Amino acid sequence: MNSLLFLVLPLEFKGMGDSTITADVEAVAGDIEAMEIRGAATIADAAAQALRTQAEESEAASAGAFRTEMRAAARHLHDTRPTAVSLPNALRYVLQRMEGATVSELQANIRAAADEFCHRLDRAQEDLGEVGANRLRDGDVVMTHCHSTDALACVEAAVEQGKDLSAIVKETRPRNQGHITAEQLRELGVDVTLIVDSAARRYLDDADHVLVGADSIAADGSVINKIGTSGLAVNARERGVPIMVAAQTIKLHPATMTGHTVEIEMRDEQEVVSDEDRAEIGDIAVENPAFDVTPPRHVDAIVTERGQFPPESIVTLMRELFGQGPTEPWNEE
Ligand code: RI2
Repeated sequence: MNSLLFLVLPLEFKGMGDSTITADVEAVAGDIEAMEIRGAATIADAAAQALRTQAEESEAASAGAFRTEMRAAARHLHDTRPTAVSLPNALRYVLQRMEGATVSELQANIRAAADEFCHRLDRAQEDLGEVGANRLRDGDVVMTHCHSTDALACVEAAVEQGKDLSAIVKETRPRNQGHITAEQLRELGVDVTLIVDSAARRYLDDADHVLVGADSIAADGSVINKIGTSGLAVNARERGVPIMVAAQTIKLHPATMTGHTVEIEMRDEQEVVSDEDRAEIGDIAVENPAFDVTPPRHVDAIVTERGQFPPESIVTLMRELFGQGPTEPWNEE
């Protein structure tokens, strides 16, 4: 995890109303927004740790003031990236355990909740990896898109089982996050071939699986993942290559059970084209959506720490985990 998470910064930032958001929460929020901290699981871990630090450094004079402060900190973190649902899921997990009559009781409970959350997150990824590894056979070739710690956990578990795997890694414009995947797969002992995104269809005939992560999973089984995933899935379907999505249950989007849609994050145009190049091209519009939606009919399996699910049945797991829908404890009075 990003070492910045554990820096204790002396400055404090005065937040909205009478609440005080610590410099650590400010720094984590800034890093999530700038994608210094990125990947749905890593974002969730960072957000839970930031709430823990907020609680520890709080100088609130009363339990009421403490609660207000925690909610303001959670709102501040919540507003950084709209698509990765792991962020509100992490904030909800911690804030729902904010019980106690005194500040020190509340602090202890937040600490315990954040620690438990991060522990569960690590455990979930390990368990998910074991499930995903069962889909991979010795000698298989996987094609990857972007960088996902959940997807890599499946490969790692398969390698630990003694399976020999190769990977075709899409570079994943605009931020080339495939380079991180390439490096980490190589470190696992996997043979890696890096390709540009537009070469994916040509190389699909050499792949046994498309393996991707997810930022959010909707109740109908749609997968919201890095831009380009849906096109890859359509091509893989056409070529008969199965598409496997590795996603811990923290990626399940509870609001989609009650009809809400997932907001797709639009990022800065400078990720796509430099100011200099843009000026040379002339007066053009640039769009930079970070994610797209792959419909369930283009996905073969969603692999979670609770087992493997056909996308259409993921809603049963969502109901079990979230009831009928989400709460927003950061907006409560
Ligand atoms: P893990 C990334 O998004 C990718 O879309 C990836 O599939 C997803 O996070 C999940 O990552 P971004 O945060 O939680 O880089 O599996 O925009 O690590």
